[in-house]
Amino acid sequence: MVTCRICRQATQEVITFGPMPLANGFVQRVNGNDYVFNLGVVFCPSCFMVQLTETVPADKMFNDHYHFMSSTSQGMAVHFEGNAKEIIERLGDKPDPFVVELGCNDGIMLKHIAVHGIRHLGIEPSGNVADLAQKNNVRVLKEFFNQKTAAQIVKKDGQADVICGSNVFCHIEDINSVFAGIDVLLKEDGYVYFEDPYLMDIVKKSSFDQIYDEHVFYYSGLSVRELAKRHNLQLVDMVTQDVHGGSMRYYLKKGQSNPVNPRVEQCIAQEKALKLDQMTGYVAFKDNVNKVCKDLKKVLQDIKQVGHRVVGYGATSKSTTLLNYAKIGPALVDYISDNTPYKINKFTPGMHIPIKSYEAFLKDQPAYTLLLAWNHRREILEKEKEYRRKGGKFITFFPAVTIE
Ligand code: JHZ
Repeated sequence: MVTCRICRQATQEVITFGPMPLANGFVQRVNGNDYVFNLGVVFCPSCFMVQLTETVPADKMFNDHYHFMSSTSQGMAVHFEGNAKEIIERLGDKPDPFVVELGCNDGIMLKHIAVHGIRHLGIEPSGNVADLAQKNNVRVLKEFFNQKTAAQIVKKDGQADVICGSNVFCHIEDINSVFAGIDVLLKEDGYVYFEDPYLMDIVKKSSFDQIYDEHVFYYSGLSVRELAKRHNLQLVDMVTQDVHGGSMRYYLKKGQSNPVNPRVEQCIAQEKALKLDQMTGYVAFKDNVNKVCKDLKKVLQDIKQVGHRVVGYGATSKSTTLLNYAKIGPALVDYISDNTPYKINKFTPGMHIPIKSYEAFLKDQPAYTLLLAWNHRREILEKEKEYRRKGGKFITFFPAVTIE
């Protein structure tokens, strides 16, 4: 039995994928050993938190060899510039404000805060991406964030007006310690926002590839409201984000009597309509996931059988779950093209599909391309107009396998 990481009550199993390598565990050689753990998720009927069954020690995932760099997508660059603009607008004419971002990666958001001369700090434990943030003139602390780090920051810089994190709050197993840290670091009139893949989108689209070692929690309004309450914070707003296949941004304030945007109740009502507050809401998920895998594998096999080649687009973290669970390897996908220099000439975790440069893809013009970075579909389809004009086709798979 797995105990809930938030409220210590018993959880119920949603799905088990079995042994799985690390999502960003790209290897140098095909005969290299993959670190594996047992991937699955459970639901807590007491505080509604959906979470990993088993976790991997944080320093195995986030270290000086982290493979994901936020600035590889133009769409995300625009999105994060928008986040920075919103922060600046909300700060208004507050004197000498201080903005702290947890998991600032390569500084994709904070560099826009820095350029305005606003006091800021990025907390980033992955040394190699933190170095990139520093090159972007972002002030960085190379640490994991918790109560102790929060106290150190307050001592040096004072309390923060804004604490934020994008695709990071769902990564931290001891999220209670993060919230305890927020209590120390946040000013009484400050606010917190964080955005992560939205549980409702994952369930609705069966986008199970969002489930991997780095994503410990799958948040909803239901679970965030409970989590916040435990730490004397209040969920005051929720705004959907059209990124990463459907994300939600949660806004929190200190205390329990802040004005709450009616959107919070509306979102939670939608989650309840989908029964995400009960085990019933998760029962069909497993069957839907298995159907997507079966259908996708069949399409890839059929294409191979008639003599065409398939390559992948985007060696994403997510695709580690999809490829390993569906057992899609180099026999079905020749290689995966990616624009991250750090990933090129390596092999995907577990299935060991070679990763090639974007230039290799451009030269190749394969008949079919499996869009593993499906969350960047709009941006990639726009960029690959010429590939499609010449007859190239993209295969996507959520909520159902589609060739376009
Ligand atoms: P992308 C990462 O997940 C990891 P991933 C992390 N755990 C998380 O939560 C999310 O981000 C937010 C490449 N690419 O964004 C770049 C191209 O080659 O879906 C990336 O390697 N050409 C922190 O890894 C990958 O695809 C392109 O035109 O699942 C995309 O990875 C574009 C747009 C991307 O996140």
